[in-house]
Amino acid sequence: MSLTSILSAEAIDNAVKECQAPDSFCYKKFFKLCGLSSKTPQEIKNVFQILDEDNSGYIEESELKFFLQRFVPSARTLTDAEAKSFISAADDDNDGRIGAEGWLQSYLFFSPLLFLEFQAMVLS
Ligand SMILES: [Ca+2]
Ligand SMILES: [Ca+2]
Repeated sequence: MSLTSILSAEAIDNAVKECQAPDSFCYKKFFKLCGLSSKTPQEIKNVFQILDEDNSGYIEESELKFFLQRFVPSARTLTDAEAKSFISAADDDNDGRIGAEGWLQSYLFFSPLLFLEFQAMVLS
């Protein structure tokens, strides 16, 4: 499983190009541009698993720093401020890292309808 099997390479390129300047990264804009915000909960979960490189079950700040490079190897690393604000947006239990549940439930990507679909999926 790779990111390009879920998202189109062109959309990924566009999303990365939009945040080339340090501290210009906006996760909402990024997910919209790369097409992630219109993916299914299962696909969004797959992306979480790809980003959790050491399979710890969490995306730690050390992994998030290289977030853009997971999409495009030549992209820049995220600044500390960007990584921290990204984590706090999805860190529902305040342990300083992103768990699968926080990732999925953070409303980072979901329209209310998709969120209901996700809840039905985890409750079934
Ligand atoms: Ca991890
Ligand atoms: Ca957390």
